[in-house]
Amino acid sequence: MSEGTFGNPEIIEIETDILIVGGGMAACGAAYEAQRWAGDDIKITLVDKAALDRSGAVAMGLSAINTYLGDNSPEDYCRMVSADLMGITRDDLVFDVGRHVDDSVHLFEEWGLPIWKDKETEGVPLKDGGKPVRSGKWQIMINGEGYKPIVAEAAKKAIGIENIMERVFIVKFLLDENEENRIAGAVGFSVREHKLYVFKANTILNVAGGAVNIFRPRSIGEAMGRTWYPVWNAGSTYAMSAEVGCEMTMMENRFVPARFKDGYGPVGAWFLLFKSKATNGMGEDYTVKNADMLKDFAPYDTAAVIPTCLRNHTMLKEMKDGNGPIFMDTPTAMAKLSETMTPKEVKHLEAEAWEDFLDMCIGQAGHWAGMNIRPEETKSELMPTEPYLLGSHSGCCGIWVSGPDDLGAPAEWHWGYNRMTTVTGLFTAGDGVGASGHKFSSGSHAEGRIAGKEMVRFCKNHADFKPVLHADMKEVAEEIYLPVRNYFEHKDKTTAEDINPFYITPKMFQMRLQKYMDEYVAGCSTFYQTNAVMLDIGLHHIELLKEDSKNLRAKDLHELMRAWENYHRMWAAEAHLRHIQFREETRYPGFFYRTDFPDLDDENWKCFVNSRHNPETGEWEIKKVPHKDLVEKFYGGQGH
Ligand code: SFD
Ligand code: AMP
Repeated sequence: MSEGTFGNPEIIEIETDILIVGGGMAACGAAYEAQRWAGDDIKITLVDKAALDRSGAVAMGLSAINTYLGDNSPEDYCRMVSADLMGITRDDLVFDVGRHVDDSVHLFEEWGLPIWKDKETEGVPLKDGGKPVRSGKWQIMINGEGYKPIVAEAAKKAIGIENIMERVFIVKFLLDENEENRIAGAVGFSVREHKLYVFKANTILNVAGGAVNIFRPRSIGEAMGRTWYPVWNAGSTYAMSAEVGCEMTMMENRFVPARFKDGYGPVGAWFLLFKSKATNGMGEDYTVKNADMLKDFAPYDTAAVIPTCLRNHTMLKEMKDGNGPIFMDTPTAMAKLSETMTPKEVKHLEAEAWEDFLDMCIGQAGHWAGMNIRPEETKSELMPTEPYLLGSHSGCCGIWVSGPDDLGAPAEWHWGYNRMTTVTGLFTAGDGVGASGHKFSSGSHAEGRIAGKEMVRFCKNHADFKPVLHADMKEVAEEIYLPVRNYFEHKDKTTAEDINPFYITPKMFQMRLQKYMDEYVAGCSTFYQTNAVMLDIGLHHIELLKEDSKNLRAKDLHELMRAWENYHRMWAAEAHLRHIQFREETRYPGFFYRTDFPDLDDENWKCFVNSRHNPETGEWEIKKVPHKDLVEKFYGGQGH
């Protein structure tokens, strides 16, 4: 390819009222809901780096909806979420998701998603009294291979396919020239055509998912690219928000899921539906064996469900003591369930075991097949994975947002529009919203709907706003295409195209970032441990990497996307590191340890940690923000 066509993209300007960046669960919810309130006067545009039918975390499908309240109360949902995230969550945001989430699930069913029902109410929709098959108190089972296309179809129908732009990667947001701290637009490029898109909008929803592959993954070599959360969610949500000066919250939090080793199959259905136990290599139940360890993390050790990080904590103890590997004892679980079953029912059970993975994590089914594993006969190894940054699953890092105004939250938690960030007109949902995890697919959709409705209200209240971009578009285009220039300028100075003293390939850049994060910022190789000295070195490396980001190269559009994805990863990683550095305690044992502050310290650290990157000065400010429970919590029967 010559630099001529590739390096000089056509610049296309698009004006819209509401711009949705991302096409996942939150984006689809927002598109659907915003259209209901917008009428014909407000233009809604959705931009996804991939294809809506199969983009985001639900791309492969899912086998459970992890948040469906049913007979449970939103108060109890707040208690569960708070306990699982070691006490520091925003009850206003969590309650808000809790009171709306079931409506999204009812819509999914109406749109064609098959939801398992108890025998007595088979065929009856949930909203008409159908009883879901619950795997746990909050989770319900689905036949979910087609989950994402179903949800995407509703979004497409709502705003019209002519308003959906696929395969356009958004690189950055742009502030307004006239109004301080006001969103005005976004810029990105087509990953298929030589086109650079400049969007001007009244309001923008930033829902580009979580951050995957910022840590060196356990999968290496031919398995590289196999992860649990989607590799294509590269931290764009966090990076693009931080770059324009959004206040971020709880960026120190991460999720280290226990997963079926190598295939990354989720464990929820096995623990909750099949009632399987996990053991160490000697067959001992480590959660029972190491129960006393959890007392150090009181009062959260006595929560109704042991927090996810504490379950990992007992598992890691066995691994460190040399008592591995960790096994999921699938044969015993299946034998127990089969005791009261007919042979036909046993066959069905075996099919369900496979379907769980075929519906949401095909690689795990492939791994079983390739390794000759039959779950009714052979145990499977479990492994805590590399860390992920996300705000919708069992983690809570993200952006600090305004909450609902009717739940008695402190005045500082509410500044006008629900789910708006601290940058006027910029909203977020799903993985983007911090301090409120356990939304999962359904809660992310519901939260997208909350944001979408509020964005219409924002648009109507700011109908006179005319966005003027605080940037010279020629310069922005040059900046985005710098990796292309780097390639063409230097490619002939080497005989091996990928090895060149004048540029760095996106792949090498990513591996460098992952190595730093793994070795200094509590990755797998240190058993998730770090301390102030290691963090200082890690930050130094990231600062040098930031300088080197100017030398990224792109030899085609695909690499240009890879270059900017890794730039986003680097920003997300830096925010994560800086927050870990600031929080001087071990809040999430099993997810990571500050070895210089090994204890939980509720007295000094039962607070949010918020940060802001100042776009004018480039400085990071980081601070404590007081925490408040709006719903009384009962850990071990005691109010907290
Ligand atoms: O089994 C850009 N999740 C589960 N949720 C459940 O309800 N049940 C489960 O069973 C769950 N499990 C699970 C889950 C996820 C995965 C990968 C597996 C298993 C294997 C979690 C949910 O899926 C998750 O909470 C939501 O999907 C989060 O929604 P959202 O909207 O915040 O993120 P998204 O859906 O990933 O969408 C992101 C979108 O952004 C696009 N994008 N577009 C333009 N420019 C950029 N720079 C962009 N960067 C990203 C993406 O293409 C995508 O459209 S289990 O483990 O518990
Ligand atoms: P996972 O498959 O690990 O992503 O979990 C799916 C759902 O099951 C989430 O709501 C988890 O919180 C929950 N879950 C997973 N494992 C357990 C467990 N051992 N005990 C209780 N809840 C669990």
